[in-house]
Amino acid sequence: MSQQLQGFIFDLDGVVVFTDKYHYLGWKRLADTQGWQLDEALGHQLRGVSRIPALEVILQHNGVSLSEDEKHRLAEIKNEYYKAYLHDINENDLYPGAVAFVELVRERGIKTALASASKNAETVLEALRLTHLFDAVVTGNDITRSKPDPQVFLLAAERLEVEPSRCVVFEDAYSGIEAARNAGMQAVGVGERDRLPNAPLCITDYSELSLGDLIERGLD
Ligand code: B16
Ligand code: MG
Repeated sequence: MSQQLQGFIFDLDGVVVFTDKYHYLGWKRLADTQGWQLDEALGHQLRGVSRIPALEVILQHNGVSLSEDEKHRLAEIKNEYYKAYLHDINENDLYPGAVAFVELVRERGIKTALASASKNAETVLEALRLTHLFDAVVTGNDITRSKPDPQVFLLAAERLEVEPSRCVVFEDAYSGIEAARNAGMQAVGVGERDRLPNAPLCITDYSELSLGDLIERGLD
């Protein structure tokens, strides 16, 4: 295969579905019940970060220290808040153009993977009937290390049977862009440039990308 890129790896929350908003609201509700400060700027720092490490970011920001048991208890409460938002999830929560873009990628013969730090990722994929779009799915249930560790993306590439250097990752999180780079992969930031200063390229709309050029030349 002469193409430079052979695997497209998509993060879920904030890249395919606007569940990033529900993660934030879940943490915000927990913080409010505990009297902790949490604003949108801190919320952006939680993007892509696994459940307990995300809670630890909030605790550190508020100068609070808790036992491991208490952390797990509170993280579970946030997860219940998050899952309640998922009950009403529907097509309006899809990132505009994302599904059509993944379909276009697949029509070009490129393999696709979903790689999310979320343990709820499969629930979201099934609720919105998205599972068939991906040749491989890696979720928070498959990994032990949070982004910026590259584990989630390296496992996705392994399951796609594509070399990491031939993969591009789509990510809305600073930590996720770092994880992609740590995996030796190319990375496209999805979202506003000011919160993704580490992304070589940033888009807010998938139609901004020239797919043929990206596949053939990558981002270099
Ligand atoms: P859960 P992604 C990440 O998903 C979210 O961005 C992050 O906010 C969340 O804390 C993390 O999943 C863990 O999610 O508590 O559902 O296991 O962006 O990697 O698709
Ligand atoms: Mg994300």
